[in-house]
Amino acid sequence: MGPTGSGKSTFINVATEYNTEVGHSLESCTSEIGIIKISYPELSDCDIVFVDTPGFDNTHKSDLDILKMISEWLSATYKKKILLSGILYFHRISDNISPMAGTTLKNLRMFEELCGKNAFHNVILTTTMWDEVGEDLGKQYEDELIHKYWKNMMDRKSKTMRFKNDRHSAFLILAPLLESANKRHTLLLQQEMVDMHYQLLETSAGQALFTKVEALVKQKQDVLGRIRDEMKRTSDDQETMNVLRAEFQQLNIELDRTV
Ligand SMILES: Nc1nc2c(ncn2[C@@H]2O[C@H](COP(=O)(O)OP(=O)(O)OP(=O)(O)O)[C@@H](O)[C@H]2O)c(=O)[nH]1
Ligand SMILES: [Mg+2]
Repeated sequence: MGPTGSGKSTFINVATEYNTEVGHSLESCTSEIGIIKISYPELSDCDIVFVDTPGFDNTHKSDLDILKMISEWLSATYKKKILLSGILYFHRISDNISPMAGTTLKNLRMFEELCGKNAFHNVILTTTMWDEVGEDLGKQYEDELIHKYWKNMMDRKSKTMRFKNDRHSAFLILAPLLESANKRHTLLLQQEMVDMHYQLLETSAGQALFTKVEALVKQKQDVLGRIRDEMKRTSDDQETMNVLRAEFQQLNIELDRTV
């Protein structure tokens, strides 16, 4: 899992030598859940099943649609007693993370809620795009992720690994998961939806999305209030008005993308 364009499908392609679709533009690429099953007799007696998910902040689907798709898949497999051996959460190390962009942070928090803290030890926070940053800058970003944004998960035994875009590196990342493949784990979202019969919006991940919508609606009301104040003024400040209108439009776009 992870934001759009963070390299999820690329990782699967490199690890499996399979050719699933990878993005080439700023547009999101994967729009459905993809399953690729592979056997690696040299690494494991079992088949390894990779599950590719569409990223949040998708240019074609809202976050709610993506969350619905992932939750339906997780619930359906959980009902069939299929559990995950591990979850890779992808993050572009080349992204400027100080402070982390609001959308990236929001998606990270939603991911945390979706897993639940009892599954954090099964999460590998995987950084990509190391060829796009120098080692020093990359290390600086990585430290900030570890000690700040990912601290919650790292404190509960999530691991972080660097994906260097080759098969060897993919296997190093997968190795601990293959070792513990017999100890599979339940995600909080699966327990909430299947065992406790919660509706999606009642789950912790759904609530995290709902909180974001509330915040956006409030921001929109604030901007609208400021536009009204500006219109009441006698002086004609076209520049401020344009800024407020642009802000309002941007909030509308973000709301559309979310629900
Ligand atoms: N330079 C560089 N480019 C990479 C790396 N990993 C992935 N990419 C490129 O980043 C773009 C997005 O990668 P994808 O694998 O499609 O990303 P994704 O997370 O599957 O994105 P969605 O399917 O939209 O959620 C593609 O053009 C990849 O070739 C990397 O380590 N370095
Ligand atoms: Mg993809």
